Amino acid sequence: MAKVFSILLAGLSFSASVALAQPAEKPNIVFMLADNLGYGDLGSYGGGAVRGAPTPRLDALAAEGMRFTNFNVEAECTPSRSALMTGRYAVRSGTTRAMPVPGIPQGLAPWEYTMAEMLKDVGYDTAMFGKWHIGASEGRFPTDQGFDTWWGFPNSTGVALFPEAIGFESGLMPKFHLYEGTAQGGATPVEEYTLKRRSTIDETIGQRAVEYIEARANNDKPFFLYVPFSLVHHPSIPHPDFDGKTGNGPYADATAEHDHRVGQIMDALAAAGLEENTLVVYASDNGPDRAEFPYIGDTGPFRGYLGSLHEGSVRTPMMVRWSGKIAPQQVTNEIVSIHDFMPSFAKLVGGELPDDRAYDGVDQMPLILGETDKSARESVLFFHDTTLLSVKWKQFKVYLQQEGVEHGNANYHDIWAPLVYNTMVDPKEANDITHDGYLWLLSPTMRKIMPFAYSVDKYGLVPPGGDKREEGQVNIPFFSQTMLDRSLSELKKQAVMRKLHEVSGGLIGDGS
Ligand SMILES: [Ca+2]
Repeated sequence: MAKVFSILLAGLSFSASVALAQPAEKPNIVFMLADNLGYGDLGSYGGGAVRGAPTPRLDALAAEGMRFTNFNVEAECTPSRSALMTGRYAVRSGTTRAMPVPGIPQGLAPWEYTMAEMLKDVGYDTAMFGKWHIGASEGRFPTDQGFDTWWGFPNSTGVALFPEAIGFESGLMPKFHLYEGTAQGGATPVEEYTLKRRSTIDETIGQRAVEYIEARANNDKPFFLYVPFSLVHHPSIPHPDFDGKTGNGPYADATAEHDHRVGQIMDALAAAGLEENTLVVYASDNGPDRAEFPYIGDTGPFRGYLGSLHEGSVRTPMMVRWSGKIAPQQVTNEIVSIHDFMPSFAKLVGGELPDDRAYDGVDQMPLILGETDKSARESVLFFHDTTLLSVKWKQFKVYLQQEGVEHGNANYHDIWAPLVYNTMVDPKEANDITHDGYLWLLSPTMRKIMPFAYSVDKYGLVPPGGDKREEGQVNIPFFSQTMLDRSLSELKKQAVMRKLHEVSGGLIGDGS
């Protein structure tokens, strides 16, 4: 039977083109992304001076717009940045892991349609200064994926440590570089990324971003400026100007520098007279890593570090400012996800998303602009590599496997019953309440899982290092394969009947 449904589905065209309800606006968009900055690191999130590193510029930015307290990301640099650029779960794009697999190209396939490409297609100038980490080879650099201009590094910051490691053999690992390039000319290595250079990377990122903004002061064309900083990722070595400045260790110094760099960019926007017409987003890509314990980020009230799927890893600070459009001093605890920016921006600027692939993000502009106080989503799926391991639905998190260790992502194992946490009552996710009457949560959990499984079946996945989609599979633990197959088959039948109902003008099927 499964084959029959596939053939029927292939013959029916499902259209998902974006219908525009209102004329598009084209503000400049400045997107600043911190690396591994924790939920509890900023003053506006309970950190700042409490953590020995005041963050006045970021606190001011938060106060000038809307601050999000339930912003969800993916669990590592690469998947999270992939999700930001594509609006899709990284598992669809083969970008689930931050660590490169020798022998295959890392990062986004050229086939993926990025936020930069979408904005470029509606007339934006696009620029990026900083860390990419979703492609380090020809055809996969930012300048291949929609950015007119780029200065920065394609891998992670940890590479600066490699040549300093005991026993390092340079013949076995190529040197890592800083790159510069344009869409026309391509990207080329311009300088080695050494441990010494590491401390001044964000100074250069800030300078480049400021120069870019200054050059656009009297330009009519809208621009998209993506600024993924290198801080506060390990080694979190601050600039010499900030070394020792807080008296609270290198992480606090790095946080102080980071706040200063954000301030430089905000000052440049003000000086260029671009405050009113620029939508500014600030977010962190994932929670803190523990590499330099105890000089590491703080997860606020939450449990779990980078790589885990607990809230400390996948919930980070996020704020949006758009002077004159977003009222100041707004705070929302509605669920928003890093996948939402792509469709939200597309809706805002009149961009179109291809209808030949699955999108996981939803349009959140009504929430951001205060037209509603409700999010367009009530759930987020969380993955460990290609395993769908946890589902957030409203205030609950349901885990389909047990996470064995606090800070890593090893040692997942099967469990007899799912684990359920109430993240509001128990933000540390310490008390499993499954057997206190919460097994009913399997129902909303399945209602979120099965459409996703259906979309994987329909659209396929890009394998890691691949160029395009192929048939692929996402592991869904806890449920039996027979049960998943039967549910999927039922969903396909329903989709066919809905489509037949539509195309037959209601003569066949009931459309339900
Ligand atoms: Ca990161």
